[in-house]
Amino acid sequence: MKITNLKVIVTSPGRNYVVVKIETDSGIYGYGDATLNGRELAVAEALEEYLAPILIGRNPDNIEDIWNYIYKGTYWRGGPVLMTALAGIDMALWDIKGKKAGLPVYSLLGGKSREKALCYSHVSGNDFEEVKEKALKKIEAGYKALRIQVAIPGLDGTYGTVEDDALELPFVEKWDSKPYLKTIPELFKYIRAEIGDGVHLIHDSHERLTVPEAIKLARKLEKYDLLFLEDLLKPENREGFRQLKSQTSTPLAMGELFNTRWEALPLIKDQLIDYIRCDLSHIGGITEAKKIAALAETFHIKTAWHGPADISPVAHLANLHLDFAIANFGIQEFAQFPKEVKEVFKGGPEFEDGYLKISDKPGLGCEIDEEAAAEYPYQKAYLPVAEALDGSVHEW
Ligand code: CS2
Ligand code: MG
Repeated sequence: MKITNLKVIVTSPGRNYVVVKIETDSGIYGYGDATLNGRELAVAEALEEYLAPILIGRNPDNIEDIWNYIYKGTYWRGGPVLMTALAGIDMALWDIKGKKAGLPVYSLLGGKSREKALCYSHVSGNDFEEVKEKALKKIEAGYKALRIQVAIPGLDGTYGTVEDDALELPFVEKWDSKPYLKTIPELFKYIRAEIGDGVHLIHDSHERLTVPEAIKLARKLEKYDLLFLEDLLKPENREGFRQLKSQTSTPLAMGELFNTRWEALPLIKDQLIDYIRCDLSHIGGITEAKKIAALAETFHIKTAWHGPADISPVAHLANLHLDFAIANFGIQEFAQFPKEVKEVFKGGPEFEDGYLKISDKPGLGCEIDEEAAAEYPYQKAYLPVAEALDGSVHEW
């Protein structure tokens, strides 16, 4: 079998997605997700201009070799754009391999270790009452785990509480850690009192705190028994986790901003986190993520792959195939997609009573209606930018 074409599909059913379609001389084709929120066309260009030409004629079966050829062959290896482009290719090659074998990808990864995968959904609100109402609705819908965020008084557009893109220019969110550090422990005290202890709770600090701030927050939240506190520190401050981990019993998660296993390695090998949260669309796909999962298993760390609405159902399926196959699965972040996304992406994780189920369709299990995709042309959209009270830029 030989690769005959690589096609990039950029579509915007509610938000932008980038899909890689790899075609072969056997007629079998595969899809992968290469969506990088806010930089979609940079990835599309890397794929079309540089990576597609060097793939033509290669045997799609040789995923590991192609992965290394692209990763090492580019010399300027790593980074979000090239690793997202590589992820799209990698997922498409696993899709082809499964279709050729007549097996779902999880079967190629070692078969099922579970019959369903625990998942969590986002809940956010402008005040505690609204958060409670939304949380109760999600619990009624069957969710056993929720990520809880709330607007911080005095700060415009707190992360996780406003539509975060689809804007011509970056939305500017105000940030100051003082009111945040006051509000979040109060939020979890209220939410635990209102909904009880039966639901796993998660919170995402979105890479903004200093080590002393992170220690304070993690310690104050210990009594509310979170499943994990996510992204307390900046990805550049992996050393900070060495101090943080020893100061709190609140489980820690990190990973969505990493682009290779080497960035995750210090946190895994020294057990500085409890959940690794890489994003399969930004870490180079299934091939890299399965290596990270094996590394994490060796150091008793569980997975919690990144699964926001800004990666497509193809990526969510790639997450799930790995979730079903590995022994150290923890939990899967999940986004219910609106109907326009489902017009384009046929197939995705099936939500059932707080868990995700997977079909036995060969490959990843997602078909793209390319005509429908063309009905939703690309619309430039920026991620927000955060600004400190003094007007200086802050990590968003
Ligand atoms: C968030 C993401 O879901 C999460 O854990 O960190 O929604 C993140 O804000 C977006 O993926 C950025 O595009
Ligand atoms: Mg996050």
